[in-house]
Amino acid sequence: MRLLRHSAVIALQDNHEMLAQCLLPGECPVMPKVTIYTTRFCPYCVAAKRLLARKNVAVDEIDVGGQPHLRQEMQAKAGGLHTVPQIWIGEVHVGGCDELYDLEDQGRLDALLAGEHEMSRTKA
Ligand SMILES: N[C@@H](CCC(=O)N[C@@H](CS)C(=O)NCC(=O)O)C(=O)O
Repeated sequence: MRLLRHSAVIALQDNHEMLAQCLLPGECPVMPKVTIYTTRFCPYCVAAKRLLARKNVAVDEIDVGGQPHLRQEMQAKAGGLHTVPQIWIGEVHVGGCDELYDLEDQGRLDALLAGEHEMSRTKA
C-alpha cells in the first residue's frame, strides 16, 4: 500500500529509473532504508521480519551468525546491545523486536517507515 503510494508519486515524476530503484531494498529515494541484524533460528528475528514483510518493507538483512566482526559492528552501532535482532529505520535505531512491535502498537511505525520520524533514540 505504502509502496504503491510512493510509486505513484514517483511515476508522476515520469522517472522510471527511480521507480525501478524503489523495488530494490534500500534503494528507494523516498523511503528510509531498513537494516536488520539477525541470526538464523532466532524467533525474535523471524517475528520482526514478519511484521516488516506484512508492511511490504524491503529490508537489508545482515546475518551476524558466525561473523564476529559483523556482530561487533552491530554492537558498536547499537550502543553495546548484543541481542538480535537490532533494527534501524534510516538513521533511527529502533532496538529489537519488542521495540518494533511497541512502535506498531503505538501507531508510530508507519510514519517512521515513511521517513516522517520524530524519534531519536537508542533503546536498551
Ligand atoms: N527483547 C529482545 C530479545 C532478543 C533476544 O533475546 N534475542 C536472542 C536471540 S533469539 C539473543 O540475541 N540472545 C542473546 C545472544 O544471542 O547474544 C527483542 O525483542 O529483540
